[in-house]
Amino acid sequence: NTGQGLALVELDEDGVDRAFREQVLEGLGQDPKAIPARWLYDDAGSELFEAITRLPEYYLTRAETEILTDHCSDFRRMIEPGRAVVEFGSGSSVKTPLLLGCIDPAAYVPLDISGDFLRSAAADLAVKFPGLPIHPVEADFMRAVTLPDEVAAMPKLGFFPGSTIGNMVARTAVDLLRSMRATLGGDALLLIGMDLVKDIEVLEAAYDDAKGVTAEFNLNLARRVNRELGGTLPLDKLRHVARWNDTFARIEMHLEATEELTFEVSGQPFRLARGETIHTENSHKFDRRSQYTLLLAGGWTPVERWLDSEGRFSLLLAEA
Ligand code: AVI
Repeated sequence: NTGQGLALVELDEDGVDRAFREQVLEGLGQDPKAIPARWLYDDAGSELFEAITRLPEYYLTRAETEILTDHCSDFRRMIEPGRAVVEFGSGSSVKTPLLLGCIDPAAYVPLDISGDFLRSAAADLAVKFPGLPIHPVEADFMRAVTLPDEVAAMPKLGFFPGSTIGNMVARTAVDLLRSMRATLGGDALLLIGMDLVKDIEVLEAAYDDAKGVTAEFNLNLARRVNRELGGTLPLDKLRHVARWNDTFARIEMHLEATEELTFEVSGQPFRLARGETIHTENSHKFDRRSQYTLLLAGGWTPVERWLDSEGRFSLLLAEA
């Protein structure tokens, strides 16, 4: 099932995203409480994330952009012309043109679950690369996707920047890498961004910035639960927490109750003890070995690895 041609978001009788309601109620019923990170990205959440990428503490976007800029000649040498570039996610106005400008692609295929993001990303790119065929596909890329006929015969380059793979636990990340391999075919290459393990203070600051933008991003999830699911979470009694989990090599975001709380979501009662949290996101950080293990488990053989000048972030090229 590629998800194509089907309604990707299913609404219930109240016009609420059915999966959102189910996953929030299920996650709040668990111990410890957790809500999947995908729900951070409503319109307000997506805008807040864009603001995060410009924060001084959030080095990831700048470091990855630096790698793409500095190693253009490497990409040109290692990625032969004529590949269809398949981008997993809506495409960034900065990173995607940098890559496309380096490698002389035959087509660009942005994949995203949100048609709106897709259309605006595709329109931006069409202006910057007037001769390049662009074939947007509205699909859930966590599963294998059938690509448009126009690019079927072309060898593919998958592009997955941003360290979004780090937001998945290992099992989900491996499933995604395997789906990507199925989508892209046996002669494909994959260019993927992964953030690196580093000083805890640097990591915690990147996820708990001085201006409080990341706190707003996290609290926006509670706001969304209240608005869309008739929730009564008291926002002023929830605190944004970003903490390093050394066992799993990840930054975790939580919403922590500053006092004992009782609240409802969709008519169901819940309780948070003082200091208890709702876990809202994981952001895994890697070293070379954990990257190679993850790629190999997902069916990809590492070919090359680039770091930014301060050694904070990495971009990897792998072959199917
Ligand atoms: C989208 N993703 C790679 C971001 C990250 O760094 O894990 C999401 C984010 N969460 C808080 N700040 C940024």
